[in-house]
Amino acid sequence: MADFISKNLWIGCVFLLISSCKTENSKTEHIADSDAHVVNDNWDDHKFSMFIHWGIYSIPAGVWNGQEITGYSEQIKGHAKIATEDYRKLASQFDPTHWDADSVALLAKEAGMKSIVLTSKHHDGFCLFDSKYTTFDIVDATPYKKDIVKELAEASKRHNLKFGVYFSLIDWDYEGALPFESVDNSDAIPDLHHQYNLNQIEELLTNYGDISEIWFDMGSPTYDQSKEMAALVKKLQSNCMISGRIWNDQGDFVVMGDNKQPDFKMGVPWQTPASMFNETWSYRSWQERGSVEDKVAEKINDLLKVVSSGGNYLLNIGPKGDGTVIPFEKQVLAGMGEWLEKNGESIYGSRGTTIQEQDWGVITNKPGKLYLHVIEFPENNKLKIKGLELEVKSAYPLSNSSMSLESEMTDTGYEIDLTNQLTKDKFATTIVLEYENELLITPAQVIEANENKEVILTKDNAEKYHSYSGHDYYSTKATVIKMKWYVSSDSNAPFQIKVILASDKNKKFKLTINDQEYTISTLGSDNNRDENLYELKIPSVKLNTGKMNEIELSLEDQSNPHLGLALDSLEMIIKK
Ligand code: H79
Repeated sequence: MADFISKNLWIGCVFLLISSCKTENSKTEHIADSDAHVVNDNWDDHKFSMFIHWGIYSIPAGVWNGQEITGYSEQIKGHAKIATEDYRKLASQFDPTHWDADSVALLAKEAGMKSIVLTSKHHDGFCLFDSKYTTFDIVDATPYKKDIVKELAEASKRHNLKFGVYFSLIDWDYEGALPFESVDNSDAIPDLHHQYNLNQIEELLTNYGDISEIWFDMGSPTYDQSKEMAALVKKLQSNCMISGRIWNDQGDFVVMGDNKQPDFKMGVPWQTPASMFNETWSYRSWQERGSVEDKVAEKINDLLKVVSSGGNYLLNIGPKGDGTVIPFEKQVLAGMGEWLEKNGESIYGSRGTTIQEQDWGVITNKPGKLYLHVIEFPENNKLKIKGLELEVKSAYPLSNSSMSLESEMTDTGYEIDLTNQLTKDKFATTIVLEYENELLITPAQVIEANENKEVILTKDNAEKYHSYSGHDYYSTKATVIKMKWYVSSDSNAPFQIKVILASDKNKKFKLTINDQEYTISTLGSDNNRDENLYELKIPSVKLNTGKMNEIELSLEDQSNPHLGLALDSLEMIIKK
């Protein structure tokens, strides 16, 4: 084992790195500040779920008065500037005779999805559930008269899928909302409208059994409104995961922009919502679709990118107004399901890794196993994995565990010989690498003492972990919730650390140096050098010489994992 401890390697278990805020005891409630951030049983493990955009907008399907209307088709009312009284008439035509909740649930299963999230109410205000607070809903306003949220909740349960609801915080129909102005969909929510939302949230979380996630979207609620909605959800269903688009850091998981993946490291549970086509979520009759096989390849690729970075992938379908799921979307899902049937072990319950990017594909991780998803086969059949060392127990294709692949450590990385007998998968071939002991990952940057024998840690040389935070869709951005440094030292002691940071008053940070913990506080003004600049000293710190030192800075209070460090500047000087 000693041979594996080299200077450039960090020793540890990647499995814990991504989604590090998932609680080990997933049912534990962290109550703080009147609300609770609860991590659902195994939401993190779902990895792949079905989103459904369906409503009365699915009838015009992107066409109004004979014109093809651009912009998301579920927002046709806004894009085609349809008067409310005309738009409402669509409800009287909504009679989805081809809708079959069981067959949709079975399609999700066939695709290898673990849950379904249905648009219970989109921006147009029409409800697919029977709400007693409006008549603009499926039971009161349509000839269909049956509660579709109920049908799908029950069908999901029958087929052992989790069920969640999308709920728009803005409403273009409700008289208590601000009058519709633009499709930026980020209006404030007046009191009456907020109360209406609370009432409907209560209906959704009371009348339909277990709701695995509530997918709030758009609007621009105040901090107090977001908090009140979150508290209501948790009061009614403590295991229901709340989407970050409840805004103001009140969600349990964060949602990337539509069809977007993070290009930064995440430190909280997260999800990418994806549509079949970037142009629309709901059914659009004139959508150019291309080939099924290309779409399967694109979506398997995206699923792999998301899962290998630690996220969940929520892929949308847009059924027609009559309830039909279009053949193209069925075939894409079936194609993905076929791949997942063979490769699912590498996806469900896996975690991302912080191993550097590889040019042949991506890597997922479970305890003792790396799954190498080969998308671009290397020409010389030698698969090189850069940025790690490990003691390999065995290497084999997931599709054939009896085939043993030769592997060896080289100067430039681990190398696996992909023999010609190997059957290549059309989309991504999964190679399993079983390893013993620990996985050694090369950090992107290792910090050493400078010529003055000082180690200097700053915001610039930190590895940063993020949440994705804001008060509406447009203000949302990556915020740093944790910084981490890898320091190599040729002396173990004792060091002094001088911390100079600029931040708000009354904040407490947790500084972890290997297994030693320190609190850095800006409470009071004793050490206040200037306006908001603080200087503190920690004497007598030990560093390791034989192995990498891990230094982390986060907020001391972790009751809300989304809160950013918000440091204007930072310098930590470690010297004897
Ligand atoms: O329900 C779907 C959308 O109708 C809803 N959220 C998803 C899940 C949504 N409402 N508003 N928005 C999303 C924000 C829209 C942003 C956009 Fe764009 C700006 C759409 C077109 C320009 C982002 C940037 C997407 C394409 C470019």
